[in-house]
Amino acid sequence: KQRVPFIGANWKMYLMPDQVIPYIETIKDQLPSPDQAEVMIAASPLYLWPLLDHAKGSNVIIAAENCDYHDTGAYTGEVSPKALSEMGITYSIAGHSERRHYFDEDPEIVNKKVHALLRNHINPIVCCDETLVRTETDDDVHWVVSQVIAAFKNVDASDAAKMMIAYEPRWAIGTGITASAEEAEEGCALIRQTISSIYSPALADTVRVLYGGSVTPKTVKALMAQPDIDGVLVGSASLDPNEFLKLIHY
Ligand code: G2H
Repeated sequence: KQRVPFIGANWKMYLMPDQVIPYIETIKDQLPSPDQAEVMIAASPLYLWPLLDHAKGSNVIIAAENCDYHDTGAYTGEVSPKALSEMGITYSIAGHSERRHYFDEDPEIVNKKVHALLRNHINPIVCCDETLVRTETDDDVHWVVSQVIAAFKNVDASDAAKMMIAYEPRWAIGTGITASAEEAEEGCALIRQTISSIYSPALADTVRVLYGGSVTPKTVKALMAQPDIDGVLVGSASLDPNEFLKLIHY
């Protein structure tokens, strides 16, 4: 694979303030060089400023978990993508399954967030999910593809090249059930084929596709060995810095 491996932590809403600096201090000097693997931590906006400060000079990318689709304005309680960008944030997750499920983010909203991020020079990592019901009925194929198509709506090829897509089957998220490497590969390959048909095989060859859903230090190696899996997005197993280091050095 020509694509640089990507290991992302998604802290969600778990870590408390006293855990954040010790975490970053534990990992920051034990990271691979960016040409070997890119390492990212997506954290709550509460922690981005101190994280950016403590991560200075190290190879960890500090990212947002979500943001609003307006640049700035009267949107009380929302996170401005323009402010994120001006702080130095270069990556953000968009459309995580938990956002779609608990906060009613439909594919149109996710697409608006993609455009807001790109407009503000932040690379979107768009998550596409599926449910157990759909995997049992074959509809999963349609569902995953439709989310990918919606995410790329009106995105030109030069911007599409800056994006990553994460395949996160809903039944595998936070449940301790990792998809098998074959199941994960099937989803990621489907996403790459979809990107190829929207844009071109050459572009699809450069876009990184990630797998997320109960990844652990034990399951990461087999996942990363799959031809269409370029990286992982890790929730629960990323909360302990030593576990995350094991994942990074799989
Ligand atoms: C999926 C994943 C991280 P977990 O949401 O995005 O979380 O590893 O806890 O399943």
